[in-house]
Amino acid sequence: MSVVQRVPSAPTAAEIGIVHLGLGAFHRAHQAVYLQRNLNRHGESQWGVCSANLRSNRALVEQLRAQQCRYAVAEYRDREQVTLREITVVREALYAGDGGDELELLLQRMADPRTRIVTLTVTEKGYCLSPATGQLRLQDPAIIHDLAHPQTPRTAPGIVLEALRRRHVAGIPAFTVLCCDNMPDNGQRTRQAVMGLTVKGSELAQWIEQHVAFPGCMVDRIVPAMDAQAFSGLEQLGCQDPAAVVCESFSQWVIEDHFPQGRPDWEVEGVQMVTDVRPFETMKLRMLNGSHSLLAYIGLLAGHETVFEAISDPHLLRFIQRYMAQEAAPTLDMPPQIDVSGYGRDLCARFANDSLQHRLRQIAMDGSQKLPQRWLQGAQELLDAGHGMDCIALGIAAWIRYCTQPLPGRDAHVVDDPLSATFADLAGRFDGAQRVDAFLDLEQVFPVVLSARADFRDAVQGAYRALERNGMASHLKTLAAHN
Ligand code: CS2
Repeated sequence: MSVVQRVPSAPTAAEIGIVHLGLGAFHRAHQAVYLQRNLNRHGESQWGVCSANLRSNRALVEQLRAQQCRYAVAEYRDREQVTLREITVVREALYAGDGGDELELLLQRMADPRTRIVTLTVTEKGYCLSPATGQLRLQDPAIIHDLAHPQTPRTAPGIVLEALRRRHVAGIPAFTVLCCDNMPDNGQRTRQAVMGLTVKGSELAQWIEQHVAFPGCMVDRIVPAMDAQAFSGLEQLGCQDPAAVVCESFSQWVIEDHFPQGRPDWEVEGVQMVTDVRPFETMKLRMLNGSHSLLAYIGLLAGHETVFEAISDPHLLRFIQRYMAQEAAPTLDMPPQIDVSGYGRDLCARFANDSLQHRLRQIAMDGSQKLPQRWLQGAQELLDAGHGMDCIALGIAAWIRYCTQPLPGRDAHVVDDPLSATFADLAGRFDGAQRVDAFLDLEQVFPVVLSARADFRDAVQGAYRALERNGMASHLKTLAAHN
């Protein structure tokens, strides 16, 4: 029997003050929950949200509109303890995917003087930056389009730029841009994407340089994609809401406090407002997301489906503990009050939450965009300091296998990644050590300073050979026996 705590929304009024790009499950279960708690506390707010999808999931936008943008968030502490929250802080949902009217409505909303913050969760690839270098990908068709037609943009940075241009022309102060995606220095990266679309030295470019704040932030909450099992769990709690989301009860948000046009009093909801978010961001990217990606590729090759299943495999648990202690933690430079080993233990407990069906395939998606910040920057630092990087090497070997070969015992294997056509091409032309070399030569993913190192290549080649020889499950067992 589950213990359900219900948190209805108080009768409230919220004026739209935030426009959000990327109306996915994460936004609905993270940012919206903080804003809802704040709204419930004060009973009114200037920080209601207009939330938009740019490319995918028009159906969700329509569903939300049909229910006045109200939806439920189920926070699972474990199978027994669930908090069901009602969210009303989202006031408007838009789908700007096909250009036309709704894109215009979105731009008008962003240019409205009452909008003072624009937040984004458009995933790593949504910024159109090279994952390895952080430079805008000028050969990306969507960027080519936005450069040629800046007033009807398709990309997130293009939409931000056009809205800023309208404000500049109308003499309206700039909004603050808050990136909530898992990228290193995410505020600066977003600035780089937007600035990359401007004409250098133009009045607009200078105005943005001088007036637009791009604070960085670290966001954290595990929010699996909704599936039939999640919906049926909700039905058992008496919740029949097609727009609902499920997540863990843990949630963290660390934000660089730079909001020239004002902000919600987030700190009363437990948000950490700091001057430098980078140490927190790096810790989360390497410890949590780095472990997640290891669990995804290694776990899938070992026959697991979900994070819970993978972390319940004692050999894989040992491996993840070793990665955190020996390859992630030593690269971090944290304020003294942060206990990194305690953080790692808590992560393993969060991964072991069996009330969530967090599919490894969801995490395995878009590896080319995720690997640099999760593993590769750390690998470079480890090698520079004369340390080994065996766990990361096995992760890379597993990723190459995952991108090029069907999973054991399963027929359908779709590699969901912007570089999937390149992977298929490399898989068709190369095998074994040559295939590994061809992958490590992908400059979009592997910075040349790293891929040019013999010690790096040797480590990955060695891991790949071991994997081909033994298979993942038995290789993990051997590793566990030696540690
Ligand atoms: C995950 C993240 O899908 C992924 O790549 O690693 O979405 C992860 O669940 C969140 O960052 C947790 O805050």
